[in-house]
Amino acid sequence: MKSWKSRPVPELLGAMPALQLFETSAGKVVPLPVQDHASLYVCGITPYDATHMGHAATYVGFDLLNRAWRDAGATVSYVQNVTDIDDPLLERAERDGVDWRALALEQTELFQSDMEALNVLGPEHYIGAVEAIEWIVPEIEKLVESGLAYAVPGTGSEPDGDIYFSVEAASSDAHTKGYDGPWWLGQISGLTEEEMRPVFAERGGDPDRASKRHPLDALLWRVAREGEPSWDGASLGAGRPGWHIECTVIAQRFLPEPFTVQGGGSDLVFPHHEMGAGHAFALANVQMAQHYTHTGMVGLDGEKMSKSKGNLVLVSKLRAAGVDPAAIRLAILANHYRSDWFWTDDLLVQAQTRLARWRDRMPTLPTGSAKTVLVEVRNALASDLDAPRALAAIDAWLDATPESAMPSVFDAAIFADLVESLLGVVL
Ligand code: 5CA
Ligand code: ZN
Repeated sequence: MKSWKSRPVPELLGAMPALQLFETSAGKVVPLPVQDHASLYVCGITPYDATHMGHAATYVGFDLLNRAWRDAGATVSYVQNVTDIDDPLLERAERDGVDWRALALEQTELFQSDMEALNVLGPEHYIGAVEAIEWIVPEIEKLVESGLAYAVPGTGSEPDGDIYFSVEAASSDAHTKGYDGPWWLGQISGLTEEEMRPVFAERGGDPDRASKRHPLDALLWRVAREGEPSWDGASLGAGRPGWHIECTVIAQRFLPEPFTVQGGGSDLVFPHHEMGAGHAFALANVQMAQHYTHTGMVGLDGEKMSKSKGNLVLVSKLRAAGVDPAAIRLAILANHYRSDWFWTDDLLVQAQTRLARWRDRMPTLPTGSAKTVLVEVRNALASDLDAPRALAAIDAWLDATPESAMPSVFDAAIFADLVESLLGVVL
């Protein structure tokens, strides 16, 4: 699939200091390795009801990381998927009486235009689940051959042959091999199996499915059912892939093993990233990612914003109403990427006021004034991508900076460039 267009990133003088980032499995902020080449995989949308403010906040959050790495002098390989075949997409298409392919295409295009408007840098590889099926099938076959995956006999209305990942076999296999540190269930989420069960059921898992070896075994391949789309699965039989293996195979195909950061919203910690990491270790005997980082959940009116609840604020609707996307981006950045927060109209008004002030003040800056703020913004972002601190530093600096009768074009350019390069906000 084609990625969206990215605006060129202005080059700044100097460089970002060493980055610190919150790592979910460690439960604390850790220093990231200083490296010439960084790699990032962020879980992409399931293309319906896009792009709501929760999606936007997640991709803007990881865009800060992408920009910080580049400012630190690293090149960045960035990969993102589109889950363009999965149960929720099929259910929505059925509910609305539309073709699932048309729905996925239309919503992916809408998402891409929203990302472009929000000045989120596009991934180098933007890959749909459907186009990845031919790469996924042989990987599942390998897991079956090595005894880490198995076919479940049909029961009731379910046909024979769905393939599941054996969490017990995979974790003991990983322990035995012990290559680059083992994989175990709970490695990323830190949840106990008891805590995992209800979350698994809520997020697409089927703990009560009969004949599974372990309730938390995750679906790798769903064999064809009447009325559902299916693809050639070679020895697996016709069918379609499970959700977690999609991201594992795409990441392993396009990124180093392990890559630097796996990202997504906190709703993906378990089971998605936990299982994805298990699949990856089972296939490659190395960890999937060095770090797992998650954005907080954005809500509306006291509840998590979600496609299933329908309490959505859509980026495209705001844009259609004439709202400047730079103001939407600033409203998002006023919240730390890791915190859970609620979208409000007031937040947008505050962002619009801030944006107007920054634009007004840009051509009034005295000579030599912008250097200090560049350092402060860099320090804030290097410290676990603290965008609210960066915005506050800019506000305080403007408060303290007099309007010059002989303004400096050079300082205006430094200011505009740093705001665009590091925060992605176009003045
Ligand atoms: N296709 C899968 C990932 S492989 C998926 O979760 N799709 S999604 O459309 O439901 O979500 C896309 C991204 O937005 C994910 O990273 C998810 O964690 C994030 N996300 C979803 N809802 C919210 C929310 N309310 N707040 C913040 N991020 C969210
Ligand atoms: Zn994913």
